[in-house]
Amino acid sequence: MIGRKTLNIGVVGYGFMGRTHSNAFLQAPRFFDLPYQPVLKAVCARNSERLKSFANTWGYESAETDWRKLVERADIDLIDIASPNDTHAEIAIAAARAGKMVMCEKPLGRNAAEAKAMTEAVESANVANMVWYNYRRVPAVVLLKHLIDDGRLGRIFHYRAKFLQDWTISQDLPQGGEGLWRLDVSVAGSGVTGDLLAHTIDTAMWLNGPIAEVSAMTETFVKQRKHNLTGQVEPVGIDDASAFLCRFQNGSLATFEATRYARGHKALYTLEINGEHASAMWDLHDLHRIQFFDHRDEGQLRGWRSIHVTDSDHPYMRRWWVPGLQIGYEHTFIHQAADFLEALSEGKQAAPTFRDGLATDLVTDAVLESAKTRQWEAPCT
Ligand code: SOE
Repeated sequence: MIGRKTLNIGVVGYGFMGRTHSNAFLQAPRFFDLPYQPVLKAVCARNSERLKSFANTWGYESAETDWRKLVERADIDLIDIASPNDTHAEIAIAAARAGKMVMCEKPLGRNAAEAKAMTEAVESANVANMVWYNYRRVPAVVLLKHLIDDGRLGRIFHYRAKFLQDWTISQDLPQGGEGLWRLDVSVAGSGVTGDLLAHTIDTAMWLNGPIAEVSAMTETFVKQRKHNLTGQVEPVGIDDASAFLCRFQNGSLATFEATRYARGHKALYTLEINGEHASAMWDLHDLHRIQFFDHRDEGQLRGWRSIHVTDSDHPYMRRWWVPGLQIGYEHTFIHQAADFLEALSEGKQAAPTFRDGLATDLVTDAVLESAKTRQWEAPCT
């Protein structure tokens, strides 16, 4: 703590993401030399019993059951939104208006209209902002970004990404309520398009630039599910699977696919990029490696290399253990918190900003629109 300015954080939400974010704020200053010491000042959620236990587990100084109170508190510098998607816009806009910095779990809005209002709010209040697209902070993915930016792949021809899960296959699974709000379209905004494809789109645009147009299809395999809040069987409004073809502005062609109906796959996010000189592949289930093929290698020795991204000169890795020892999923959030705080001290904005989150929501909107119209659609600007 000595010599560091404190930054008081108010986190909204105590689910899966409330845990990843809390952990990130706690660990970031322990492993990175940061100018700020994040303080877990308050956590906010509706169920006061569970809230107390969450606050104790993570060492929060206080707890609130109304996010409006949290946003009004003078002792809070930053509001971090880790609650379901339907709460993002209202909280972020109120927080920005109250002059707080805002961090928000992905996707930024349930749709681009919400994301646009949120982006305008943080920009007109001139407050630091960030969206938690954590896979940008996997060391292997950052290494891939460096290789692309250094021109090692040359002109890019193809990009391919998939995010496959299987947890909603049972038709007995209800929709709505805690834990299952991702299946309720009024809360989530969309299904796998906003939840999973959004990750692949964020990484893709970061690595390969803006997307020019998309042609998509979506499917809802289970059309009705019991709703946990009403007890009634109700139509399912989310997309269970979503796939699209696209053209990037740099002329490369791409395919993207996300589903929660790929039996056996729990969180298989894979990406591949093919350039004139080299290709690279990454796989979330083997997240500390990239596979790299360079056609310019000496002919007889040419082949796919499996690079174990754990050396001290690899992105972020000198902050962790010793060369060769791996880190994992939670570290991507720690890196993101550290980058945010470092940029803050330099008066800079760490990416992905809300404007970057809006760019992703514009693409997911175009994907959903194209699936409806059966036409190519360009993300609106
Ligand atoms: C859905 O199951 C989910 O938890 C997403 O909401 C996360 O963003 C993704 O990283 C893992 O899968």
